Amino acid sequence: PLARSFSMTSLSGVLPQWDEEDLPVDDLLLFEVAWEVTNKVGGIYTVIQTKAKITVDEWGENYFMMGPYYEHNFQTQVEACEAPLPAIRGAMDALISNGCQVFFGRWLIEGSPYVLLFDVGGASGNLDRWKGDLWDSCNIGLPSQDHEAGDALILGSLLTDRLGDAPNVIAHFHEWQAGAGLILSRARKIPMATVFTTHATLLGRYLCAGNVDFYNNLGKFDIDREAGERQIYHRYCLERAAVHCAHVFTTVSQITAVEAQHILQRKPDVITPNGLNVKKFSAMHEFQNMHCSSKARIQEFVRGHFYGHLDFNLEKTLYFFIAGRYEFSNKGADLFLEALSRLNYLLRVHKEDVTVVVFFIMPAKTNNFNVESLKGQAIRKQLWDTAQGMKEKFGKRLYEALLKGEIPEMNNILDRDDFSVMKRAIYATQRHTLPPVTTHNMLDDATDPILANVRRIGLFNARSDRVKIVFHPEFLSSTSPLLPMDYEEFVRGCNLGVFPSYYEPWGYTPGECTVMGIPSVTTNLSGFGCFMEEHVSDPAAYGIYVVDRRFRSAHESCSQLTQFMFGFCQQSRRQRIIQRNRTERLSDLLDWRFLGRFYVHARLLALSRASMLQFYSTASSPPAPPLQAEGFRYPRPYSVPPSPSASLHSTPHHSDAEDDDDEDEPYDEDEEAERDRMNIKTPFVLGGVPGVLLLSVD
Ligand code: G6P
Ligand code: 1S3
Repeated sequence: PLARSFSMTSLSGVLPQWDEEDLPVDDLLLFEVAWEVTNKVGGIYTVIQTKAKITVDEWGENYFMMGPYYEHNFQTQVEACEAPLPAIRGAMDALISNGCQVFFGRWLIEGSPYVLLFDVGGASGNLDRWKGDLWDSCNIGLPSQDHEAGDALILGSLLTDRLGDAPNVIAHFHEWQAGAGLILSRARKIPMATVFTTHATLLGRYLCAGNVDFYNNLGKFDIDREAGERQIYHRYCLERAAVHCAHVFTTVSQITAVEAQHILQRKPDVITPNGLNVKKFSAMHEFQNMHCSSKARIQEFVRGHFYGHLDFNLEKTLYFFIAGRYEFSNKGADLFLEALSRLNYLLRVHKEDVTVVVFFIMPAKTNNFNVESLKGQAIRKQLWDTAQGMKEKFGKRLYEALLKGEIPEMNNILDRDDFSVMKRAIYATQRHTLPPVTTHNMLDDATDPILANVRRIGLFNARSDRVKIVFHPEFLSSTSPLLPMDYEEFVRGCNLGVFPSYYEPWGYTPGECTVMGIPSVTTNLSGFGCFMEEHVSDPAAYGIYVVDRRFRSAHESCSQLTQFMFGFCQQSRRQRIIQRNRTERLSDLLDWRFLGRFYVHARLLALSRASMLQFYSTASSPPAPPLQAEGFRYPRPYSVPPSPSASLHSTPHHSDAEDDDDEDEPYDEDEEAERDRMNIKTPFVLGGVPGVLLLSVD
């Protein structure tokens, strides 16, 4: 039976409430289809996996996720069980008797949703027949060399082969790889309500990666020709057909909606922004403590990596990072490097005593860790062991002396041998090379774009450089001998995430920083950045710096990014602590418990368009059409000066009282948060969905 207690309530008291109580009835099923169900490839996995909990809360046992079967994924992430519904069991039996393998179980993530996984490789013998069916139904031909497109068709064909027999289904498909299922189900007139979500457009990604002035020419591309020239015409056709076949088309951000309108020729009906599963700690400042302990672990790595060159003050060292798929210009690594070169110059000429260590976490082809990096950590370990040994000896001798009632002569407490051991340890830290820029042996060292640009701007980790670079061309792992931390722990230990993307339909990285209370840089070309600009008054005050890459030249954007980073470096520790508190307070805005409502709305709209609204318990009329968005805006922090003239975007705003000293203790913003909770209700519309805005009153 469905969970009947589903309701969306305001989390912080600041966010809009969702009072709709429409619930699906027992015999309506929800299928959610994506290539990344139990299969981590990129950001869609995060969407599917984090959203599962709220969807299970709403749909209970009637929710089924579907995707490709991979033995390893199934064995490590899924608990096999029997399908609960006769319709699903029947469809599985029919497929199995036709020689296709299908697997069912509970995905071991929060919410434990049911998953139905199809063995795509095992069914490839049918591919030619299914290609023929696709051609017959919609004149899309797939070339034999494109195995990815072939696999997408196999998944779609398996899905529609029997599951279309299940009654009363609403099916939500993600991205073009799942699109074939949607196209086929519509071509076969299977009675179900369909939603299609794009997380990017195929052509948009290709065009941007090719250094095209994409956003200024959106309306001018000859899209068929561009797709043909890039040999993705058939994939583009699958994507576009899925978009047009769906009852409801959604995308993850406003910026991708504009792109889709031009590239895919359909305006999305609903924007479905990406959320996260936000975990709140019972102690309000726990995340600050976690920052401190994770930062200590990054400092240990830095002690080893920069051995022999540790002439900078680690207490005044800040850690910046960029992370993600290695798309050099799409993810803004090009702009970042240029801005770092300028930041290095500014910090040097202003004689700032701040050092910035910048991590690039982007996977590239490597041949394992390099010797110099491993040696650095070994030397650090050796120094640590030496210090521990000396401490033991020192402590023991001191103890013996005190027992005799003597204060020992401090200069004699360690003997000549002890000094020799310490001197040898220090000599081992001498090096004749600069600390390495990369931690691994790169296979394409000469042509790698990050390394090529590091060479161009000359940031080689010299002593005089205030900006040091560490390129870690592999995703992080807690079992690494170099930097044994998982991604979340690493992010918590950093001071600033920098994601100056050019092509980023949403961009989870700055959102992940936000929910951990770590400030970040994003852009107004990323879905996340646009969302923050739209719904947060003064995002910079909350530690979300939005670089304008849309209306400014690359040079101007670079200057703006440099200023953001330079301003960040000039903050005191106390200001950083205040800013982290504010950043963390935005978490509620990114919580699925808030953003999940857009998926609810999309489904309701699809049911209405498929004339299936009767399957919703209370909704007898179609959902209200999208109204003019008045927009919800998260209020400015209480302590921000009201006049914009007093508002500097490069630093967090704080009252004089907060500015008094630089104490090393978290600033308690309870009073400010409390103020934000004293609210008044105002009706509003967000992304076409009506709600109630609770405005803070001073
Ligand atoms: C947290 C801890 C403080 C620590 C600070 C370091 O706020 O609670 O004890 O001093 O982190 O902050 P920083 O911005 O210098 O990394
Ligand atoms: C896409 O993954 P990507 O990094 O290739 O989908 C993600 C989830 O919606 C989105 O966050 C990202 O911007 C897209 O680019």
